[in-house]
Amino acid sequence: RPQAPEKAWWKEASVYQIYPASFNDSDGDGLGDIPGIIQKVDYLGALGVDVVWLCPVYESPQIDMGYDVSDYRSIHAPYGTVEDVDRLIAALHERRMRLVMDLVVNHTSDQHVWFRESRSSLSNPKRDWYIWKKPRWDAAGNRLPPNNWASVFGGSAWSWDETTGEYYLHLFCKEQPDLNWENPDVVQAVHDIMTFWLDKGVDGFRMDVINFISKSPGLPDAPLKLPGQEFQPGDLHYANGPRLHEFLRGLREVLDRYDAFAIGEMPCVKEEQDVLMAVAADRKELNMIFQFDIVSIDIGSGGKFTSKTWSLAKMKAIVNKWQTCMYDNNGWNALFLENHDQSRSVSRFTPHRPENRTAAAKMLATFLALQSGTVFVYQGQELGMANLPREWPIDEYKDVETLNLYRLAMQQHRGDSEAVEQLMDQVRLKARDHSRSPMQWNAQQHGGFTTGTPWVRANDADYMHCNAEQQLRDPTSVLAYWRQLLRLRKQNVDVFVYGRFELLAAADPSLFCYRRIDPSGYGVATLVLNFTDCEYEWQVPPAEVVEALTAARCVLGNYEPPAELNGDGSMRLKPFEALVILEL
Ligand code: TEU
Repeated sequence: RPQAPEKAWWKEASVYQIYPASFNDSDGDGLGDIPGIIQKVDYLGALGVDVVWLCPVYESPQIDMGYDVSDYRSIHAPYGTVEDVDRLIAALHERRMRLVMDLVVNHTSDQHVWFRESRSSLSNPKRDWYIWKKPRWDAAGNRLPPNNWASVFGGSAWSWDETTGEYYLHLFCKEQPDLNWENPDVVQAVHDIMTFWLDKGVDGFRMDVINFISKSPGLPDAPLKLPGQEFQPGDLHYANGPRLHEFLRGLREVLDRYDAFAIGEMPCVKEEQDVLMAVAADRKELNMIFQFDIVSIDIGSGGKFTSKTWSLAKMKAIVNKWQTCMYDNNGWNALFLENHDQSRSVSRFTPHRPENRTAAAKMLATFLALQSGTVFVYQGQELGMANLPREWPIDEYKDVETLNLYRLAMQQHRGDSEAVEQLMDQVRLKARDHSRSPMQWNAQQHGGFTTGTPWVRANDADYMHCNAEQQLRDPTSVLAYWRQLLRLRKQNVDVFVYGRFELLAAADPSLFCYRRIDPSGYGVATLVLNFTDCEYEWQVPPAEVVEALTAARCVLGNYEPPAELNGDGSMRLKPFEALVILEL
C-alpha cells in the first residue's frame, strides 16, 4: 500500500485563474486591467482561494491574447504597469494569498526584439535563438516547408521569411515563433526572466506548453494521422522531446532558490509514466501539470471542432486512472474543468434544462473540488457561467484559434450546408471564446465588467440572472456553494487533500460515485453525483454508500433536503443531485 502523500501548502491550496482582459475593467477602456483585479481581491479572499494565477499581462501585440509576448519585463499598457503588479502582489500577500504568473517561453511574439534581430540576417547573434530551416522543393520546383507539421491553429507550422530566405517554426500562430532551447543563451534568458519576477515576490509560474520546448533532433516529418490533409499533427516530435526533463530540472533550480511553485501545461501527454517523469516528488521538476484527457473527451480525431460522443464510463476511467496513478507514485494532480482555452463546463459536460443549471454547476463543483489534487477554479466558474447563446453568429467570436480553424473548415466544406451547421455546433460547444466573455459582476450593462464598450460582447442574455452581486446575497447560489465546498476541503485536509481515492459503482452509467479515505483509514468521505438531467432511482446503492448514510449525514449537497435511503434500501436522486457524506 502506497505511503500517504507528503504534506505541502500547494497541495492544500485552491487556485483562481484570472483572464485579465475579461475580469474587471477599472478605467472604462473596455479591457480588464490589473487595478481592476486589485479591486476584487477581497472577493477572492471570501471565496476561499489561496492562489491567483494570472494569465499573461506582459507587453504583447495581442495576436493570441498575450500568449505572444514582446517584452517579458514590461506590462501591456492597457493592463497597467509593473508597479501595478507590485501592488497586486502586496494586496494578495496581505491577505495570505499568493500570485502565480504565466510563463510563455516555448515561443515569443514576432515583435519581440529577439525575433526582430533573429530575422534580420543569417549572421545576427540572435539568429540561432529561433528555429530556422531551409525550404524543401518538390519535383515541380515548388518551395515547401521543411517538414509536414501542422500549426495547432491550422495551416503549416512554418512560415517563409523573405529577408533571409528561410522558414521559421511556429507551433501556434505565425506571429508566435518558437524559441530554440538547444541554444544555452535562450535557456539562460528564460531563467533571467523568472528571476526578475521572483525577485518581485511572485510565488510561482504556470508554464505555457512547457512540454513543447524540446523538439526531436532534425525535426523529422510527422506520421500521417489525418489522411487527405496537407499538414499533420507533429506532437510525436515536439511534445515531451528528448531534453525536456533536463530543461525542467534547470527551471526547478531557479524556482528552488525562492521556494516557488510551478505548474506545467502539458498537452498531448497521455502516458502515466510521461506525467510522473515531470511531477513525481523525487524528480525535482514540476509540482504538477495540466493533463488534457478530460478536456479532450469530446474532441474528434479531425481536431478541436470535430465531435466525439463521450460517456460517463469514459470520464470515470480517466479520473480513476489519474487519481490512482498520482497517489500511488508520489505525484500530484491539478484538477480543472475550465480555463481560458476551454468552454464552460456546465454547458459542455452537463447538458441541462434551464431550471437545472444551478444544480448542474454545483454537482460539477463537487465532482472536481473533492478529488485528490490542487483545485483550479476559472473566473466565472464559481458563478456557473455558461457558454455564449446559441444564436450568436460567428462574428461575435474573436479568438484566433476559432477563426483560423473555422476559416479552414469552411474552405473544406464549401457548399455543404449540413457540414457547416455541424461545425457551428462544435464552435458553440467548445470555442475558447465562451470562457473569454466578460466576468458577470452584476445586472448592469455589460454585467458590470466595464463602463465603456467591452472588447468582446458580454453575455447579455445571461448576466441579468447569473452574476456575482446577486449570488453573494443568495445562500443557495453556486457561489455560496463553492465557498462551502472550499471550506469543507480545507477543514478536512486529511480526507479531501491527502486521502486515497476509490471509485464506487464503476459500472453505473448515470452516477459518479467515489470515496476519499484519509491515510490513517479513519475519516471517510463518500460522494454520490448524478450526472444526468433526470431523476434517478437507485435500486441497490453500493454497500459503502448504504453504510455511510447509516453512520453519518450528508454534510454538503445541492438539494434541501438531500436524498436519503428509502426503507427498502433504494435511493431517489434529483437531477444533478450531489451528496457528500463525511464520517470522521
Ligand atoms: O495552450 C496550449 C494548447 O495546446 C492550446 O492549443 C489549447 O489546448 C487549445 O487552444 C485548446 O483549444 C496554451 C495557452 O493556454 C493558449 O491560450 C495559447 O493560445 C497557446 O498555449 C499558445 O501560447
